[in-house]
Amino acid sequence: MADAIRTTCAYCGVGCGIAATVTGERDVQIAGDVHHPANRGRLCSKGTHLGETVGLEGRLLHPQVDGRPASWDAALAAVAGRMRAAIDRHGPDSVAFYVSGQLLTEDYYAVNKLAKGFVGTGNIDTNSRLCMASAVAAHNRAFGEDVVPCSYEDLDAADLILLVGSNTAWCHPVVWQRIEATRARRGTRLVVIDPRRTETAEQADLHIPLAPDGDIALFNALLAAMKARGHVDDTYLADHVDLDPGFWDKLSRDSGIEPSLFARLADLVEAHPRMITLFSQGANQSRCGTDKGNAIINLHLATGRINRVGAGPFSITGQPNAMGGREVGGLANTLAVHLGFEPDARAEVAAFWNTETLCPGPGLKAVDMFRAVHEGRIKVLWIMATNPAVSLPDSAFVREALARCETVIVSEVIARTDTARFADILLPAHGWGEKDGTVTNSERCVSRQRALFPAPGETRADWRTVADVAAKMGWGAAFDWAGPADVFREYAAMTGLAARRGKALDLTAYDTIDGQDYDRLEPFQWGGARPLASGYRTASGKARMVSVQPPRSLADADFPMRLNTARYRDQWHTMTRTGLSPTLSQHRPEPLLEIHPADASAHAILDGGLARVESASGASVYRVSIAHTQRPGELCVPMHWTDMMSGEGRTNRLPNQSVDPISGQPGFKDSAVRVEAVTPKWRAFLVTCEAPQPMDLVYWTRSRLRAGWLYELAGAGTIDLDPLLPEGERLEVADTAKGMRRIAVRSAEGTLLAAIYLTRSGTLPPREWVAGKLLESELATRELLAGRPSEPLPDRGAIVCVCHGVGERDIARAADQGAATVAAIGSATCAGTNCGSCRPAIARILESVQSLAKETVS
Ligand SMILES: Nc1nc2c(c(=O)[nH]1)N[C@H]1C(S)=C(S)[C@@H](COP(=O)(O)OP(=O)(O)OC[C@H]3O[C@@H](n4cnc5c(=O)[nH]c(N)nc54)[C@H](O)[C@@H]3O)O[C@H]1N2
Ligand SMILES: Nc1nc2c(c(=O)[nH]1)N[C@H]1C(S)=C(S)[C@@H](COP(=O)(O)OP(=O)(O)OC[C@H]3O[C@@H](n4cnc5c(=O)[nH]c(N)nc54)[C@H](O)[C@@H]3O)O[C@H]1N2
Ligand code: SF4
Ligand SMILES: [Mo]
Repeated sequence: MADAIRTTCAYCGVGCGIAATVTGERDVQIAGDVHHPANRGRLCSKGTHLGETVGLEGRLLHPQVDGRPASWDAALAAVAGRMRAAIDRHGPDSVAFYVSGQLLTEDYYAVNKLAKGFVGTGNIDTNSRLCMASAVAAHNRAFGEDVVPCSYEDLDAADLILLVGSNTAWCHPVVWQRIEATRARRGTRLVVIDPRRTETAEQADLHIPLAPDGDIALFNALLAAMKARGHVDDTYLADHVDLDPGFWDKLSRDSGIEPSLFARLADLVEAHPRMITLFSQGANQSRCGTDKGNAIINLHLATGRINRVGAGPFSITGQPNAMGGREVGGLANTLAVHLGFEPDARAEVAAFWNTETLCPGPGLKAVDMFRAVHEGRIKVLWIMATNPAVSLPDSAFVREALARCETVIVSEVIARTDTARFADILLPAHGWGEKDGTVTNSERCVSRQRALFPAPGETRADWRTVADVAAKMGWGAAFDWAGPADVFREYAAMTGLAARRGKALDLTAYDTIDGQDYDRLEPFQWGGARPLASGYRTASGKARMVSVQPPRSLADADFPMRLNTARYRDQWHTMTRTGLSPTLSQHRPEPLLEIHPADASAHAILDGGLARVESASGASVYRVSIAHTQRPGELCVPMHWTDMMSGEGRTNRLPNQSVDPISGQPGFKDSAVRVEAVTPKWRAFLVTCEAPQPMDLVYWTRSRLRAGWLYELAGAGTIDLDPLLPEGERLEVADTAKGMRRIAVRSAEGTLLAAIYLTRSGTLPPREWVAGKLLESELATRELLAGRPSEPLPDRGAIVCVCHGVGERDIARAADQGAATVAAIGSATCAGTNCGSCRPAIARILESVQSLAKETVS
């Protein structure tokens, strides 16, 4: 077997190292890299199952122009020609780039240089606008530079960890495992501040189920309490901090939560100076996200809990290279390498890039950029490594904008995405497994992603595509790179401009790196473990405590409920990759609407039924899950489902375009909505080896099986089966007693190609059983038409451990039989013994079984 190649995970900002052993043409065995500082060998479920997503299914392999296959040369000429025409006719700002934290640093650097340096427009923004922009703005206000002041090692040394708006156990699972290890080792206390009782919150010492956007009130009140209790560090403040005028007089004191709960929280904060506040989208994605970041930072500055071992405000990044994008300057409001648009910074950048067409100032932030597209001010839009037709708020508007735009260019790895449908020009990119370059994780650690496979089809590195377009536009000399090492070297050299201005960003140690050393590059952290310990980067050299006020409460009589949107443990964003993994698809095969029991009964909404959520912008339909983990009046749905994967389950029809006024980040976590039950005339499920796109149904979703797809369907009228079923011989049984229709489709060889079960009011047979028969023989067809398994199936319940296929009921049974710990459940069922992502879920099931047992006894 070949040696393992050391690379970095494709997904989240934890930035885990992977040891990948190529075992076939497109096959790879994945293991955690024990030498990588981010994970020391650990991986979560998504990283562990990367091997299921490196096949060529659905890949975009060739360029297309106006719906027809094209050579690269023709595609590049079309891109360059249409950009040139727009610039000549309407000026550089008629061209825009919308890019992504899923690009490599080299790609990101290249496209930023092309846009700001040569096209001469500030109109390049990134999906990090939807993700980290508020934290970036809070850092800039408080520290004078966008720098995360701590490191993962601080989590190992903290005595108290506050998680604010972070479902760490699901979204940063390896950081979560590190927190769990610290708790086991040193008894670190954990507080989770989140309106929902997530699996992360279940494991905390204290859960604060605050109202949406209650964070500023809470952190201001904590700060006031620390001042009253004498824990403000006056020496630190005098030496290192400037306060906004009247700061203490303006500080709000009402925590907005129950006083006894607040007292417990304040006691914990008082008792533990080694405190980390880790924050994520519950803080950032808000109409007051920047102020939330500063409220958190204020508490740390005032108590001197920063730049010390085990202490600091820690904004954790989402995407694998969100940080790298911030470094190179891919946000519309930075120029490059942590520099702004001041005349002297512009002059230095123009000299470094040797360009005469450097953009004059900042460009449009994501939401405004799509408004400008909608208004026809932007004529050419190049989208790279992001799926805005799904992930931007108010997607009906976004789609209208894309449809109107003269030229939409999409660089993708997947051929059919919701956004690619609007593309005039499609450019095939290297995917994970082919990409070759660097990414920077949450703690500023730069690691290599290395190619595992030869590039399939005509796919190209994104940085190379950018360079090729630049060459066609006459700027070849500035983009004359032979490989990613050349791009990285130029970027590292450019950080010298930042370093010379006293910024923490400094990679100049790598400004002469050659190809060989680049290939061997070991993970390294820029700025050191605590980069602001050497001083803040403001003009005064002091940090700033910004006076921030809690937002007004929102009330809307027509839309009386609040909608929160979140992520699932085993899906990644718009599912273009994780949605291809049968293992990962087991955890949450459908998008669930989580609703408090009181709200469900008030609206006659049934568990397992369907419900429609409606806002002023649109409506979506979900499977209902009645959840005690929700606060009354608040709903939660996942962000992941697209038009490719569902009929009506696309969440971003609902949020409107309101953004934080400072960062421009949308408030995805709190939309005004109403909810109603949906009662279809019939329900069905379909197991099939093909992937049809159903039409005109009340509801449909699909999820990946080993041998095909599982569809859940519901409708109001009659169903047209022809577009849904593959070619083959159809066998049909109608079971009037059960009110059910069953149809099996078999091939000439007798194997099962598809089976569909429809009912008006009855129960449907087990999906797992039917799915298991796909592509099996004649006998399978007969058994399936009988409608029930010849041998009873184990009743597993919802799958919890995807690595070993263990369900909720398996775990509850093991607990009933005496397994009393997560480890004991592991020995009895194997659950939780591989990647460990499901351990918080196992702990939760154990707790509920045990508390039930106690109730029965007493
Ligand atoms: N499995 C998985 N992991 C991922 C991703 C993925 O798609 N799937 N995506 C990655 C990316 S890009 C990102 S940005 C991160 C996001 O990681 P997280 O931020 O952890 O993820 P979310 O589920 O979006 O939101 C976190 C929590 O914020 C809570 N929240 C909502 N409103 C408020 C509020 O007003 N205050 C507070 N305190 N909390 C609130 C929500 O209830 C939710 O539980 O995850 C990364 N990791
Ligand atoms: N309601 C709601 N909406 C949200 C959020 C939320 O919490 N709630 N979260 C927001 C956040 S934090 C984020 S980060 C965004 C994420 O939203 P998106 O960025 O839209 O989500 P992805 O599915 O990751 O899209 C990445 C796309 O790039 C493609 N791709 C992957 N690798 C490459 C590559 O190397 N090159 C190229 N050219 N293409 C590639 C993938 O196939 C995929 O189509 O969603 C945001 N939207
Ligand atoms: S925590 Fe999971 S998704 Fe994130 S980098 Fe590590 S293995 Fe990948
Ligand atoms: Mo994100």
